[in-house]
Amino acid sequence: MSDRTGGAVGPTHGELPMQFLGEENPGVAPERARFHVIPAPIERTVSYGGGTARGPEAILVASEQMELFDGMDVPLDRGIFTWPPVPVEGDTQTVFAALQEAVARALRLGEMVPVVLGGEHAITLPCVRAVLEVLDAPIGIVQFDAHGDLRDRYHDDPYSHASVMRRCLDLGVPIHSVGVRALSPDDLQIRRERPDMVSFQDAIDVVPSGVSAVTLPDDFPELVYLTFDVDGLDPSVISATGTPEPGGLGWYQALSMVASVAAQRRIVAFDVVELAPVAGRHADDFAAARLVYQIMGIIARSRGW
Ligand SMILES: [Mn+2]
Repeated sequence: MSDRTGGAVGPTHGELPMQFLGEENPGVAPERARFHVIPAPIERTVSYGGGTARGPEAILVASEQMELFDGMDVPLDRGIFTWPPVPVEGDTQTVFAALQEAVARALRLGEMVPVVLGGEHAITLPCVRAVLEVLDAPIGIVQFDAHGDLRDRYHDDPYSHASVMRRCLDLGVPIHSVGVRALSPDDLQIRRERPDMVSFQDAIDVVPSGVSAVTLPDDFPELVYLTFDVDGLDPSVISATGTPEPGGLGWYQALSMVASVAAQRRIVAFDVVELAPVAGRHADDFAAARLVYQIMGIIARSRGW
């Protein structure tokens, strides 16, 4: 571990982009890294608490303090490359296009897994577009979230974080959501109208009973994009997020469920979004960084890397 201690959000390292795991990471060339960390400090729409623009930096800073063994082996051994943060200047389409290109660039390098650090949940849309563009095969989304995110628009914005799964649905991508416990009338309507495209295991279905497996529809695509909104977790694990909801997934439960997805399908990219760091509460930042690293380990082992 590095010498750095304390502080929810630390300074960047001079002009150098920070890398995941800090100085513990020997920094392999991108062509030799299985995991490509792409910081996306994008925050355009806010419902309640803000601050997701500082999520990627908080995760990178916290990652410097993390032990490298994940309980099974050392995911870092597969190579983790960290790209500079995507530019966030300009209108929505400009910013999304830059992120889409960053994810596509990583995917074009070979059998690599882009790992996108949000940022608000809206960023999932350009990431999914990149996967569709480069892999040119059907994909499904497994969404860990407290919310459905299926509204057609929110505050008159069709690209808000509360509409991101609806926009993905527009791309013809089926969604399986896990841990949802706050639904809008729009969310409920889409669930009723599109049972062929939207399946779910809500918090009430899995948390009290301790379900640890994800049950995907039989015809769910083989390739999976995993999006992990940290508010899917219970606020006792992470509460530094815009709209925390009680009754969420436990830590081990969530990881078991991710492992269950990896055992059934091939996770080709993932994001961790909606961390809104609070100064002095670095446990949340650390949990998010640990979540990113644990998911890397789960994917690496499921792929035989
Ligand atoms: Mn969400």
